[in-house]
Amino acid sequence: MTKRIPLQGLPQRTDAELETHADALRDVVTRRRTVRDFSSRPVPDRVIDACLAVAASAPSGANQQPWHFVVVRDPAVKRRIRTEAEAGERAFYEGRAPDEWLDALAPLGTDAHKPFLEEAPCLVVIFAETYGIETDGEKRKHYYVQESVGIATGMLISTLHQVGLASLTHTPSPMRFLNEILDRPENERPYLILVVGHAATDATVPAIERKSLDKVISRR
Ligand code: IYR
Repeated sequence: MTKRIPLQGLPQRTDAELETHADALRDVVTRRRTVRDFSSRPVPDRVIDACLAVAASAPSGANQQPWHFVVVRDPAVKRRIRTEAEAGERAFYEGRAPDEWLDALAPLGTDAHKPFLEEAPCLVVIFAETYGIETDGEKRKHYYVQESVGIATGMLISTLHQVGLASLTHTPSPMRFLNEILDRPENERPYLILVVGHAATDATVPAIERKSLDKVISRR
């Protein structure tokens, strides 16, 4: 049996305090938008590292923490990623994607052009460890990998926003080229690229709306 220790770090709050905190956080976090127009303003490593510490604290299946984050800042590496991503995206937008999918994307105004992969100061490439490798080289089964990495990614996106940075979830398809460019082992599968930086001063976002809460919440 693993040794157990007292829980720490969760303050005891009255209902009124809970409400105040919940309302304040809602007002900040619901203002997050996916940003595609980035400024070239740099972001300190320290800030990215602090946000990644949050992501790496996410709950995970059997506490296996099946994630790896590559922080990409080197312009030459960003350029290679952009070139590969745009080649795949062109194939997607010019034929591979069914019309139904393109219709669903139309309100977002996306296309195969991905300048943000070079313009933003930082790309966090998130890998999912589909299985682990023991010190003796044996494979170790990982559980709930997609859920775990998704939760870590969500925590990262939310933290970046609360810190004051913009981000974009980008999923080029196919994505395996990232293993080669970033020298990651074959048990790691690219999960997504999180483009991170400051929004450009003239950044715009599509005028799209969120579902009303009564549509996404029910009670019994
Ligand atoms: N990967 C493509 C297409 C794309 C797909 C979905 I689903 C989106 O929400 C947005 C884009 C691209 O990045 O353009």
